[in-house]
Amino acid sequence: MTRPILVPVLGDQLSRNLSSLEGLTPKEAVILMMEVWDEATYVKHHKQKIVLIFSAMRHFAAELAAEGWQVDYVTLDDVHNTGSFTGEVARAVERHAPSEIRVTESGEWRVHHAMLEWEGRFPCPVSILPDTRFIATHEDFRRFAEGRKHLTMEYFYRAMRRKTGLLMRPDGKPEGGIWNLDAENRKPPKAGLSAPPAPKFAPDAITQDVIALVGERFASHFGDLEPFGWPVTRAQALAAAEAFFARRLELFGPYQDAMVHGEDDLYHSMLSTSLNCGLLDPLALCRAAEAAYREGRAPLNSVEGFIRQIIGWREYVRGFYWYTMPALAEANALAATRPLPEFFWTGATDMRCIADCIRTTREDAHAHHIQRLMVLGNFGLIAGIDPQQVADWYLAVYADAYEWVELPNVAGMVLYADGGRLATKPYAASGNYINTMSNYCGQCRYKVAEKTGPDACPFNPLYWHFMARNRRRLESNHRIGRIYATWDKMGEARQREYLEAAEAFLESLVPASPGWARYAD
Ligand code: FAD
Ligand code: DLZ
Ligand code: SF4
Repeated sequence: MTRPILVPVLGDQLSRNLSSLEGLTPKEAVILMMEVWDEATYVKHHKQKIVLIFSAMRHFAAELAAEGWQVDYVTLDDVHNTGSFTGEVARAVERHAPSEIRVTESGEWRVHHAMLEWEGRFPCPVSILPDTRFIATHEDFRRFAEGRKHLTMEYFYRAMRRKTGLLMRPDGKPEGGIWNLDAENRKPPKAGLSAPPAPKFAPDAITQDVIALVGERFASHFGDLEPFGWPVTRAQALAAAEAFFARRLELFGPYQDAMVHGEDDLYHSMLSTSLNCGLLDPLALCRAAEAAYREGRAPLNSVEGFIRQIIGWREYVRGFYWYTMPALAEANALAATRPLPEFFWTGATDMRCIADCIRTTREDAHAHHIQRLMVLGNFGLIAGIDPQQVADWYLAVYADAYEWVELPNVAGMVLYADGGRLATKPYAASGNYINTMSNYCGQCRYKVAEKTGPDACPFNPLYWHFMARNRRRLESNHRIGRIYATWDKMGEARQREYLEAAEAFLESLVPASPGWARYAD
């Protein structure tokens, strides 16, 4: 019998067009899928994220087997399970004596480096293939980035529009004559704003088994286990995309930045979990969005905005990650060292905006972009929280979180820890921004209009404390400089009030107990 090709397929590689499967026939290959302790616990992922990945893996394995592929599937409770990718590949090499190991490159640096060691370790060649599900290659990003001080996403995005032809006119100009229609978006929520619900998928027998497993083995992880409604198959993910196009895309653009208590995801697509584990193809999704525009089912500002999130931001952060790792994981340009407060895990804070964003995070393993950026992230920035603790939190709590997408957003977009390579200025904001873009403040115990004093919104003094303590680092930034003119005009007594109020608030923060984000060694 000829020796098979062993194809490890990871939990975020659940795509039939995976490069490692391309050109193979079921007769030549053994597909290896592994539920491993190390992946489920390198941070203590939200329970729903583990359910999502294990269930989607089991469904994908069943689909492949039904097509005639030989799938060697190792479950978490297999008594011989070694707990790591490398350990499981080693056992599979013993079982199958493959002629070759063929794998698609991993999304995360950590796993990539483990894979690089397979070549010397196993008695057969190891081929690590590019992940062709992304539109930009590593080389595309390197060419874009070289020689630039600031890696402005907008220019990268235009290159992706040209590369894909999405929303491009035959004369090479962008559809509508303009690349970016955000001026028509970012509207504050109007009273009573309410979006049609995103579909939730009732757990089938496979998902129910996994829910029981996760409830038993990962009980100490953050987050509600049930109700669980994420898509776990390609068919479900496609149905979720269809529902988004039919019900939400039209108003996606205008209300992209709005936050409404009780309307957790508003007009957002809720498709990141499916995109990131491979159930949806990003380019096909963007082509479907473009078709909605061309057929008059959705306006250009919403469709362009949606496509920009995917071929712009999503591709950009992935390129940025590989271009700046491993330094990005250590970056701390603003020398922020405060421990993460306990309320990031418990939600027990009087700040209503934060409590609400943490509640949706706990219930759904999701919060939308502006909740992540301008409420939770903004707090982390202006309170000066240690970037690695913030990054661990984001990686643990969201069902769509993988380091390649989480870390550039946290270290680059939110915390300015990369010194401004990704964002041209820190997204620091006082309570006024949150009040404009949400309905959180009306019922908050704090008063957003008060700047200092016991009832003042904590974002107000923290904002000035952030500006004052980072003056040396930020003053020369032309997008920030004028803020210091306002600060200087305030006079010393007012400045002191702000600084003392911020310091009293910061003193009152209780650091998170160890053990929320990671297991003790
Ligand atoms: P929509 O608003 O409907 O957007 C459509 C798609 O665009 C998303 O599904 C996503 O694939 C893509 N997208 C949008 N914004 C971004 C972005 N900034 N970076 C990359 N892709 C983007 N997204 C993740 O997928 N995983 C993460 O771990 C993650 N961590 C984040 C951490 C922080 C601090 C911030 C500010 C953002 C983070 N994001 C992350 C980006 C964004 O918040 C989520 O992609 C989005 O909330 C997912 O919900 P949705 O599918 O409804 O998105
Ligand atoms: C996120 C995750 C989890 C929770 N568990 C597994 C697993 O047991 N097996 C697996 O193949 N993949 C898992 N994943 C996804 C991996 O963490 C992801 O493939 C790597 O981080 C590389 O991007
Ligand atoms: Fe958040 Fe301040 Fe508004 Fe309260 S008043 S909800 S703390 S922004």
